[in-house]
Amino acid sequence: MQNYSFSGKFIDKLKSARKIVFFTGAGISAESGIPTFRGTNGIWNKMKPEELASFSAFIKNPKLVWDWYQYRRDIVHKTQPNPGHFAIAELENYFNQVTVVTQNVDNLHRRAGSKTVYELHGNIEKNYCIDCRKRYDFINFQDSPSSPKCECGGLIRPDIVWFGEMLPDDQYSASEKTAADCDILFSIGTSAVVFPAAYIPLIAKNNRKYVVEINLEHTDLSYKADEFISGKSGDVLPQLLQLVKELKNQNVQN
Ligand code: BV8
Ligand code: ZN
Repeated sequence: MQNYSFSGKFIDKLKSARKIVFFTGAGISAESGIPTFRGTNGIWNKMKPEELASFSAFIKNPKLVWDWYQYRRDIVHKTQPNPGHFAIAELENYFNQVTVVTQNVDNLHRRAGSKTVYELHGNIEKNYCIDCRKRYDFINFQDSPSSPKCECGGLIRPDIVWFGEMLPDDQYSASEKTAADCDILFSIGTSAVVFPAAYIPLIAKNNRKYVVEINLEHTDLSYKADEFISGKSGDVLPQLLQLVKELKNQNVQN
């Protein structure tokens, strides 16, 4: 594993920071074995988003869309949070406020122990009836010839934000607020192309907050970020945690 060296300016920011935001995307879960969306091996390279991740696709063929989410749910159930998720959760012990704003639907931040998690695109473990809105969260649906139905007869859909749908207002407005009010925002493992989620790091930047990007490759955000750290989040984040521990130790000794 590569040893990352962090810039002096970044270390100074870390020393005085009290409020941290982690804005995450599919890349942080890649090392858990969950495929990303874009890029060579990405989901959208093999399938068309509008044929699977839209309300019209669901109404046209509920079983196809339901089975696709069931397939992804099965992958999520077989995976575990990785050192990147765990490092973020542990960093809560070293700052006054740590908030995770995630585009991921895989629930891995919560499983790793992060306490404040805003889910901008929903959660694959949750479902609801499109007619009466009754909730069907954390239920293992049995496979059947049709997609599951509510007791009212309505179709049950995954609680995922599909293309063309509004993001959950409470999660998005809380994310905007925390991004505008943080000391450092980390943008991790996201191509930062899906809006309005991709406004979150830009809101931090526009409010003159320190923005650090961790990714394998450059994105549209890179030239606006204060730091770009090239690497796997599962390698970089545990080293960041180690650095923070050392800085806090030095503080105690001085
Ligand atoms: C809406 C389905 C309003 C769920 C998803 C403004 C400008 C342009 C377009 C728009 C705009 N505003 C709205 C739009 C339209 C659209 C949009 O943004 N389109 C883009 C793509 C052009 N947005 C919407 O439709 C949104 N709704 O705007 O509503 C409205 C509504 C009604 C009427 C009027 C207005 C809704 C967006 C919902 C998105 N849902 N998918 C599912 O099945 O999961 S998006 C999909 O992309 C995922 O959900 C994911 O959360 C999201 C973001 O992707 P990333 O997480 O960034 O993943 P990606 O694969 O792209 O990148 C991975 C990155 O990780 C890479 O950079 C890679 O290098 C890196 N990486 C890989 N491994 C590692 C790593 N980095 C570090 N370590 C590693 N190990
Ligand atoms: Zn119902």
